[in-house]
Amino acid sequence: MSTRLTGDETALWQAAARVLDANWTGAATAASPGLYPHQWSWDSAFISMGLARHRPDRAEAELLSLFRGQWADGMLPHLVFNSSLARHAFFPGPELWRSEHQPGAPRGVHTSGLTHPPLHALAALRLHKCAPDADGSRAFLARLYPLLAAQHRHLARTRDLAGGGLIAICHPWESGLDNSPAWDRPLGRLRLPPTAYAPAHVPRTLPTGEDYDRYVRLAILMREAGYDPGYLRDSHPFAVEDPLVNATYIASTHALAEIAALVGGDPVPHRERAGHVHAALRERLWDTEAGCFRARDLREDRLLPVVTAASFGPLLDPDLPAPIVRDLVDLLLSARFAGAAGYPVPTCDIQAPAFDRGGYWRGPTWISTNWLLWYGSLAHGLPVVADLLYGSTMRLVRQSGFREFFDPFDGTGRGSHDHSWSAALVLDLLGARRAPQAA
Ligand code: 2M8
Repeated sequence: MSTRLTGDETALWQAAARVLDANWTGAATAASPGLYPHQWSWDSAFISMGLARHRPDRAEAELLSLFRGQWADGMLPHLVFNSSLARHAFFPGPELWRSEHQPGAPRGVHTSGLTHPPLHALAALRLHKCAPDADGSRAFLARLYPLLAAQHRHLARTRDLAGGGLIAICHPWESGLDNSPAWDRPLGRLRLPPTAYAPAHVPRTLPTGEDYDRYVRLAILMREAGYDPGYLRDSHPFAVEDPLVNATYIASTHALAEIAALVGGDPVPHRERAGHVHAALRERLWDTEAGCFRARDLREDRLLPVVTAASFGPLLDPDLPAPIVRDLVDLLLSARFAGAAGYPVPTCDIQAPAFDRGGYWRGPTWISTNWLLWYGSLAHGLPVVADLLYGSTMRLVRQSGFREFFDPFDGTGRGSHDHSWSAALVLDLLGARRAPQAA
């Protein structure tokens, strides 16, 4: 395989690098100019992997900047606000979360009270594997390892709400797939107070109407309970075990074990944890009859009906047995997903009534989920699937630019322009293709 980029790939590389340079704030990368001007957690994990191919110094700074927002109990917030921006730069702003009133929240920086998929240890290890200066990178890992370990301890201690070994999300935003149809049933059960708190105007690419009222309501319930783990376990109305979130948890726990070994720590507890979560994932979220993983609603203790791209997330689990991998690939390539989409992978089963080709996380293709499934496919020795995802992603950005998300049938770009993770992951994909040993 050629280790040099073609002329067209070089132009794409330079365009992606320009987006990351333009979105760099001096300390971190805005998720996108305008619509998402602050630092989002799993975005920064994705962005750092792209920066590792372009500006390794900024890749490390991206993650270290994000962890400035970490709470004393290890919770890594899904959103760290840029205090130099006006408070109305993004709704909901710091006034909804009120982190400054939480004893365990950091001083001098405002954050949300939610967390995000724990992709950060996986990203940090990928930075190291791409680093031009291995010794310098190891020093970065030694600095980040205790913060990553604290993040994982927090999840194990406070988010295994059912005690079955998986971690649960307490808000749809914690999945990263905000308005996914997977959450419709538990979200629909939430009764709203008569005076729901939400702005009259929500940017048109975001979920609108009662959905937003429910998102805000869940956030207020968590805030009013002081984000207390006991409240989340016993009383909070939204508690879901998601296959993609738990798959990133497994992949990052394996990465944490490798990082521990590199910095003189003990990898064994992390490896044991990864095995425990792997077993729980298969026990609690695998639907044998449907041949796929589904999210589990803990308040009704049953699997949720809609199959989304999150169902393929467990491809990130390196220990997934071959028969399950085969079932997942069959479904992924079927007419319900990639088989009927000119630009896969759609984020919802195309044949589900809830599918919406333009509806944010209810059907459109996203570079982030494409990258996760590309990474998992390579881990399982599935080059055909990996090439399908690579090719779809490159066609999307060539046709429509680095947009936030895309129509899965005709590739039309939607949402924000110059979306940082879309540019970052193209750099990682091109870099991996150019230097397979660092893939
Ligand atoms: C979106 O996040 C929402 C805004 O609706 C939020 O969490 O505030 C999601 O697409 C999420 O996955 C992403 O991290 C964020 C920034 O790109 O935007």
